[in-house]
Amino acid sequence: SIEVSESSGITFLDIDNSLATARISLFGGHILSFIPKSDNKERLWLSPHAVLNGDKPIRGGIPVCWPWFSDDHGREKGALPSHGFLRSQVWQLKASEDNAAGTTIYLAPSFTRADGFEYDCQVTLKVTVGQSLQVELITQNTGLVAFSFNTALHTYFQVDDINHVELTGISGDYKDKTDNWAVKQTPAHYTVTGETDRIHMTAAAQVAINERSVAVTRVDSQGHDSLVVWNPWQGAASIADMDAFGYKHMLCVETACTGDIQVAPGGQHILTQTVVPL
Ligand code: TA6
Repeated sequence: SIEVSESSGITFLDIDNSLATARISLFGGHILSFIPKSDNKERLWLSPHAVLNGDKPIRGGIPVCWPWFSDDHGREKGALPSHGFLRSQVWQLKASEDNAAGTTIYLAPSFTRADGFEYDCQVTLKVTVGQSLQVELITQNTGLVAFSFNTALHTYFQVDDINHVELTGISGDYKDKTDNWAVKQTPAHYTVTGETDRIHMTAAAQVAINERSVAVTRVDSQGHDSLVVWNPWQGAASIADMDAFGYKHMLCVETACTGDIQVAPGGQHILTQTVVPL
């Protein structure tokens, strides 16, 4: 079933089927919760101080970054919102269906050229809530000229204790935002022991989040060129909608296109992230 409710001017969808439950905010087209019934363990982290009235982007869950990633997009630095404008846009529920995989919904934002992207395009978020949570961000070029963009599914995963987390499946070089974008080698044992803000330039297709040496969740990605790993560590204290120790229970593993993705007229790009409970 899909239950629609409203609070502080925001519409929420609560999906409940035989495989899982999920909560989605139409503000941001933002998934807030995913609990598979296989183990009833919440996979997404939502800040207890997340603002849920549309005043600012939601801290936690799965923010949709589009059509640029971060604030270093090159055009008018600082003049445009970090991670693009879709995460602070009201989306609409276009369709929904129950199928073999679970429940699928289609969300679409409404935006205009004035928001900062001057091309004709259509964006759809297709979300399937089942044994896994599959999120597809579809960008269609409906105009007559090619365009390029960046994007990310900036997922905040919930972890019991960041000190006992290890990521497996990532290799190659990364760019370290905490060290002036120095290029470094991904460690063989990937633990998080301090502020971490990395763009891994090898597009890992499957990454596992291990807690106390047990693989808890797999992050499957398609259509990406990079993977971003972020934890603000003590920096959380200076983030208004996070509490000082919030960093202990979250880790962002983001399926991203941080390099420019070209879409020809009539063409489309699909960025997919699947959260697979293990
Ligand atoms: O994805 C990593 C990142 O770009 C970090 O640099 C960090 O600032 C984070 O996202 C959160 O950004 P936000 O605009 O949501 O505060």
